[in-house]
Amino acid sequence: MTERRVPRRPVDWMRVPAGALSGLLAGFAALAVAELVSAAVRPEAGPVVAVGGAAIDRTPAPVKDWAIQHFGTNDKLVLQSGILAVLALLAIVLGLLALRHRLLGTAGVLLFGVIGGVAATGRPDSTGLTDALPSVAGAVVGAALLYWLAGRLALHPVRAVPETAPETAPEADPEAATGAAPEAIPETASAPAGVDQRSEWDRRGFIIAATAAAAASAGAGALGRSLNAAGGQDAIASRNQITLPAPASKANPVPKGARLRVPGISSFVTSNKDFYRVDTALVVPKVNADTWSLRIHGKGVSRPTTVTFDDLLRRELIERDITLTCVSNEVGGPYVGNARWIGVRLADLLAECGVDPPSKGGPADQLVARSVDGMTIGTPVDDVMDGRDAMLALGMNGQPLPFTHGFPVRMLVPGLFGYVSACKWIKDIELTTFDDYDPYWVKRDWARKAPVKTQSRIDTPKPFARPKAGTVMVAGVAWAQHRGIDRVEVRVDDGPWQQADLAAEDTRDTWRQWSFPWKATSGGHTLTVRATDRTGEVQTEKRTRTIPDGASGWHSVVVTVD
Ligand SMILES: Nc1nc2c(c(=O)[nH]1)N[C@H]1C(S)=C(S)[C@@H](COP(=O)(O)O)O[C@H]1N2
Ligand SMILES: [Mo]
Repeated sequence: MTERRVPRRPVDWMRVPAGALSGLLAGFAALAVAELVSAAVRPEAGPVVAVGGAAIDRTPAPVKDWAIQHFGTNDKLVLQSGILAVLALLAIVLGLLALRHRLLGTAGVLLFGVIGGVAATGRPDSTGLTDALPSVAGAVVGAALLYWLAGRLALHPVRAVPETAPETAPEADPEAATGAAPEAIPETASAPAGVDQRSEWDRRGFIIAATAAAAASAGAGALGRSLNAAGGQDAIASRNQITLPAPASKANPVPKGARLRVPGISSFVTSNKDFYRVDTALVVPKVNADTWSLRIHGKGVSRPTTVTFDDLLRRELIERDITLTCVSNEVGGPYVGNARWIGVRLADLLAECGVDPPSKGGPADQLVARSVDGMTIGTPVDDVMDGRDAMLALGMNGQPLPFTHGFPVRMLVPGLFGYVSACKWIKDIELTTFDDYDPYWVKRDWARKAPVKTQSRIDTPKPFARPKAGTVMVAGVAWAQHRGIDRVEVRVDDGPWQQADLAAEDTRDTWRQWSFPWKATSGGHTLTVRATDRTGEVQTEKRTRTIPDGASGWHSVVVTVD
């Protein structure tokens, strides 16, 4: 035995989880402080929101589309949880790093502050350098905490103390006093120059500091959360004050025959709370209608104008039923909804600003709408001004727009997918050309122009349903906004196409319900639907992906008849 074994004590390996924990605590403190500071700056400037927003903007179109389809409106929750999980892992790494290299670990935390700050100030809706404050303040606090905790974890050589000395042993090492390390005694006794071979770290100091930090972070984070949640009170108040005037041009009542009484069919009017939501906003913008304005300017705008919400309320209001569809909607998917909107005619407003559509010699063929959150949406000027009910909408199903659907004002153009027509939280309209400017989604591989594709969907029976043999009502909706639906057919297995019963049409800008009483025989069956629009075009069987201009193909449902 030539080697002397340095006594290993359980307390030493505890440094590793303690190091990981200090990283996690530093990360938690950083995010909590950032949340609190973001309540003072803007909720959108928080690091997770900023990095999440930057990630959304950089996500390749197919991945984004996949996320919308698989997580739906939860895509944002999934993204933020993912970011938090990655941050937790990195925090653990930094905590372990700080065990050996205290300054390096600390610097790592600061680096994340810089990344968050750059992401926040680089957002298209950033209001300036102050947007970096939440990330930077959070990182400074997190770094300081990690530095402090790593200090508690540093090993100090322990002076040899006779462990039998009753007055010091309990303080030097409570475990020794309880006899947890009896084998240490002879070796300690042989240590040279009275110095112990072992090292110690400040467990007590660590536990106290860690507990205090966790509690303070939880407090700061909770406070920041509630302040952020309570934010936008002025916007909420401005929305509560609004009484929408009676529209000068009312929508016709929905014809009685437009609503079929078939259990399981989509309601003809989609309620605001059930209306699908697709956007890139991790924090729903809360815009104050009293201070909101919309600027109209650009190529061929001889009278650039800025309008306020009151200006819009004083104009002639139109009320229209319009079905809105998302380009990311898969065949059979849920991203389509029909509402009764109130707004002002966009074409009139443009004409007053001196805008001529290209078909009348105007120089601008693209209208680019910008939102308060930096979204840009490009629409053909000819479509907006060809007489259809393109509008700046203020009301949805009798209410001011919900915040999630664009309060105070959004655009709508019947017949076009949302991403080329339906800018929410709009604040700016610029007349330009398709050659000169690519808006947000076009930069991300989606088509410049995207009229809605003729589509039909089976709402009932649901896939893999087990209806009883006999008459089974097959029913659903079909849409080809601004062209109108003229026919819907259903096919059972490989049989012939059979005419479905079409509900009455509301307008050609809305979807149309249909039903088909099917004499179901027992066994497995595939039901397929297809629609024909008023141009006579039959919905194509050809399956395409949603990118670049919307999915096509027939919707099928497989059922087993008992
Ligand atoms: N500001 C903003 N407006 C937006 C979007 C967005 O991400 N940001 N998404 C568009 C898309 S892709 C669609 S389909 C519709 C969806 O409107 P909804 O959420 O009210 O259903 O809004 C459009 N307007
Ligand atoms: Mo969309």
